[in-house]
Amino acid sequence: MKKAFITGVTGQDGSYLVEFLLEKGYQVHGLQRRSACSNQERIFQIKNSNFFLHYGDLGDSGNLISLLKEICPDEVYNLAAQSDVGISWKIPEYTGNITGLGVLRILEGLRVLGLAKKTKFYQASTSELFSGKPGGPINDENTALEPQSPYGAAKLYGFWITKIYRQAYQMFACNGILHNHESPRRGENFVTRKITLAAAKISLGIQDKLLLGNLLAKRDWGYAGDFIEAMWLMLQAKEPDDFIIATGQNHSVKEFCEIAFKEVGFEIIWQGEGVNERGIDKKSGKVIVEVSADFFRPAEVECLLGDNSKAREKLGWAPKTSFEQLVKIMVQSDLIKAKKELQLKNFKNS
Ligand code: NAP
Ligand code: G4F
Repeated sequence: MKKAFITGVTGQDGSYLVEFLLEKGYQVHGLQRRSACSNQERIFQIKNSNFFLHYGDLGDSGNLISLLKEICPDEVYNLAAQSDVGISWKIPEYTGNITGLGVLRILEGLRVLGLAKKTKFYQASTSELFSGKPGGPINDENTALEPQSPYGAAKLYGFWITKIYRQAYQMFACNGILHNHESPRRGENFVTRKITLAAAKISLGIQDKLLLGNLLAKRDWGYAGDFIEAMWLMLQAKEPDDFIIATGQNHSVKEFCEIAFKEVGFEIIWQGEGVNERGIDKKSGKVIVEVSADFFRPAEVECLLGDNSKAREKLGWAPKTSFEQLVKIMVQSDLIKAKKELQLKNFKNS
């Protein structure tokens, strides 16, 4: 039985990857942070005697080394990170320490324990490595790396240190350069989930309007469930390598709003420009989307679009879920959540 160690197991991707690997017959070990409130919302449903949780933190080398020694994994998936780009501007040093140096702590742990040749390593790299200038290139594995945020800079360190350890110590270490991927398990601060949750709540009358930042930003949004498979495929390949994972199509934040609100019966008419732009429900004339400068970033990655040809050719990977299907899945899931919230509210008021 193969053993996998997943950091970031309580996050969106970690939770899907545990399910995927258990299904494949792995014994799965997950790194869980100590938290005052439960952080197990995405994994509490997993009841499997081959799944083990361990307390730890990417900031604690001693903890990581003792866990790697105890588990002696065949595969490590490093998914843990301070993963919020906007928040990385508020906590840049912490982001550098966890999202950047955290990668080194695991790689060094594997090296000093003599696991460099045994354990395969996957690094959760990102399209935030690219500048995303409008009219710029479609990102492939040779596109220039020019991050625009503390998060992107930390991930650039993680990307390079993974490559360096691969070359210097002949480790089977891979970077998955994943473009944005979403799901009903997406954190509520990320724009897609913020929109689908708001669309559900506004349609039920429990939220008034949605405040957003840059409506013109474009992302190559895929479904997290599809992208997880690519992580695993990278570690099953003959040679370690880096791969762009993307759908090959992008859409603006505005387009995402239009499709999400349509799913709950609203047709958005846009009026105004910049911070004065507003989305109005055609039928009622009510403002349902407004722009707030609070959600703009000091520097922005405007437009991301990935070329997945190498992954298609060498891994046999392709995305399965369309953009429209993704938005629909997320809105329908948030409608169930919002209806429960409404029932609870009505029960408390009765
Ligand atoms: P996520 O939902 O934010 O999950 C992040 C995970 O990291 C959570 O389990 C979190 O624990 C954990 N974590 C944070 N700080 C930690 C620390 N100091 N020590 C140990 N664990 C820590 O992120 P995701 O969307 O699943 O993304 C997974 C990885 O892929 C991240 O590295 C992200 O940067 C990268 N990535 C994501 C995307 C995307 O579109 N989703 C695209 C490219 C790359 P808590 O639950 O306790 O907070
Ligand atoms: O959903 P976002 O916060 O995701 P972002 O910044 O693209 O980062 C995500 O994807 C990366 C891969 O490219 C990952 F590496 C990273 O860990 C994370 O998962 O923002 C998407 C776009 C941005 O341009 C942002 O400025 O949406 C814009 N946006 C507009 N209004 C907003 C909002 N973003 C957020 N979070 N909240 C808003 O109100």
